[in-house]
Amino acid sequence: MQNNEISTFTSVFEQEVYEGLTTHPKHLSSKYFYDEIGDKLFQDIMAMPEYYLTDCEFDILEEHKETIAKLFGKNGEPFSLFELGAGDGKKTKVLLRHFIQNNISFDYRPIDISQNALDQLEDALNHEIPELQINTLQGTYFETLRAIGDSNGRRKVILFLGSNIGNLLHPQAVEFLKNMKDSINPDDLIFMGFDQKKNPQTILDAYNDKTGITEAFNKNILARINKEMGGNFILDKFLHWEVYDPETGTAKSYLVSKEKQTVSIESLALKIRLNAWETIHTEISQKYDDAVVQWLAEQAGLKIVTEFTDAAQQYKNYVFKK
Ligand code: AVI
Repeated sequence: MQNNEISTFTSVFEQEVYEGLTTHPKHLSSKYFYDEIGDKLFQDIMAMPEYYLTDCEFDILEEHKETIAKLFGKNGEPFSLFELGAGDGKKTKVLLRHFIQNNISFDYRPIDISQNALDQLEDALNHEIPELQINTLQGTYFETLRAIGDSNGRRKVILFLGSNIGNLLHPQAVEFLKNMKDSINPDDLIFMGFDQKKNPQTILDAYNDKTGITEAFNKNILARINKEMGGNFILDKFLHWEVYDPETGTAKSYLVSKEKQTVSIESLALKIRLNAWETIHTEISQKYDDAVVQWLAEQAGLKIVTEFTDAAQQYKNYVFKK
């Protein structure tokens, strides 16, 4: 499609699907895994025993909640706790409950792209922790980081849990951290989860469970193209394939075409030809060590204040300031 035809795309999703499937090697962005079905599959992934990340971070928050409370509520000053990509808030509730029980003065501002997810979270929290002051913010990370920057008054603490940063390539991660830095003042803090390099088999198992939940999650991007753009992908004609490079710490997810096939996408007026064993790259899940996190922080102009880890050092939460 020529530049003058780009206006025929009705969404960025359509445009990115077009671009990703007409270049070589083919790729699609993992941000499009998430619709109502994808959200539910990700909840199921977080509950799988193989997906150690959730339990590790939960344990870190549980184990260190007192120290974290002192850090966030410095000198008893009130603060606003922002959370990017709040989801169902399962891990955050550990902190929220502790802060409320200890009369720490704060309000909670969960941010998510999905208003539906925010409404559910707000209802659950109103029920479970009625004393909590909660103000939801709907929008993309970029829009809401700007809103965070504008909100004057209280000190800010920004949570970004789940090693969500790992879905970004390093240059994008630096850009994202720079945006975060620009949205905070010198007294504010950023608290972020970074999954650590570990036994490669543990990582492969976490991203390739035998029950096939991760496979369904990966293939949901094709299911969405079928539903939303009139595609005719046959999901069984693709393998979910995971690789992990222990040198770079990068886990990559692919969809691999099991046979030579042609797929059409009606609303893009597009026919895609795939050779047998041709790949569509869909996700990266970066694993880190201290040196890489230090490097990312330096590139973005942030300083590491402290870090917390679980007993087996599988996962870390770092605290940054500018
Ligand atoms: C959301 N994100 C941090 C998850 C991850 O670990 O990369 C998404 C995921 N992909 C497969 N399993 C979980």
